[in-house]
Amino acid sequence: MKQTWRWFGPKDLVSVDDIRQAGAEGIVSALHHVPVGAVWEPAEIEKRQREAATTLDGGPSGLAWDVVESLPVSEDIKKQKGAWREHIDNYRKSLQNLAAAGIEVVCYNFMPVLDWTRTDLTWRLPHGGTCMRFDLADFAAFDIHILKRKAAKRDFPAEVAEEAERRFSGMSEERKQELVRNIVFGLPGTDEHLTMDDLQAHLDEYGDISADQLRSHFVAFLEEVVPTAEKVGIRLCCHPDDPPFGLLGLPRVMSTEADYTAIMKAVDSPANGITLCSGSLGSRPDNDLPGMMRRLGERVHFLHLRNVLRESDEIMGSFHEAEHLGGGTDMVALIGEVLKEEARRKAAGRSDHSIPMRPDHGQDILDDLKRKAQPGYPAIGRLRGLAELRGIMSALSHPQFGIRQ
Ligand code: DNO
Repeated sequence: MKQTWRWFGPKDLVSVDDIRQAGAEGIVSALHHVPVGAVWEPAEIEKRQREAATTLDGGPSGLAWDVVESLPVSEDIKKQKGAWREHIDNYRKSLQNLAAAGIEVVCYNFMPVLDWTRTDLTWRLPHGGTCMRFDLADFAAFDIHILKRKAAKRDFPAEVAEEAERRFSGMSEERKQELVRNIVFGLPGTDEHLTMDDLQAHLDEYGDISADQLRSHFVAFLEEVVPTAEKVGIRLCCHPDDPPFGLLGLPRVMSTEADYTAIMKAVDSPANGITLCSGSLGSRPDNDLPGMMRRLGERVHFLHLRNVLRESDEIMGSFHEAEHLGGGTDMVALIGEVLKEEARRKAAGRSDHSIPMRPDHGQDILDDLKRKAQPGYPAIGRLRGLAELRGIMSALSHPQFGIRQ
């Protein structure tokens, strides 16, 4: 595995210098300032490459921008409305420009409107640190009582709707506003933040788009961009829905192994691959992460390794972000499957036998609590995660005791 680290660019409070000290070997970044749908121009790509390659005092960092996360897919493409054809052309141009700059792995997602969704960004843990959390009753309170979506109440089990009502009636104005901010937070790193009116307008637009229709729009998008990716040598990798169940009445199409299998089959090319995010997929009890790695591994081009603790056994339930080796996913088994896949690729002579991974999210601990970096992306919490994951990788690939590489 190549140990990479997400960096939001020069404005990130965790610097390239910090990333070097964490021992990461590569950088994951995006041009967050480019409007969704526009072309990523060569000059902008080169600028970010230079920034990633340079320490704060102007020296060489020894790191390169290895993975794009994300080259976002516009809402127009997802809905097949407005400027969607132009956006697809632009997407292809961006892929060509990235490939010309030497970047081979491009992550994206196909979630309508909201990327990840959490109700708490700084939930206090017993040890005094904080983590991100999704609380179903708080989310229902937002949906039913703040957003007042018409169909909201019947989208939740009766007892959750009742609990939401109880909580809402005792909720302070401050907490209501915080809930709105957290849920409508938007993409990490983005300069575009939604208002409640924007959110409502988006939801209205999706009113008549079913999951099947969204899936067919997804396949149409892939049919257009995968041949370009293949030609220029880019490996596309779709990130799963986070959380992997329906929210706000929006369709979701990348939540389970069956979802992935359908999409991979529909456009059957190695360039049409997966970002296996153990945290997002692991928020559902029926996703078997080591099994998914074993069965879909050939097309896994990028790994997000993190863990969540599910607080219920329901498909749609509360969860919080656990330590990397805590939570419901057997991280040792998952990493074991990744190492076996890498060994298979090596034996087959594949040049992509080292799969880029990043320690995804982290709890805010120690000085993270003062630095307040991007939610989910603290320096020390992720460094701890990376250190633990690296320990497993070293142990499992030990020449005397481990999986042969
Ligand atoms: C959250 C991230 C996601 C991810 C996108 C990929 O922390 O894992 O926002 O970057 O969904 O397109």
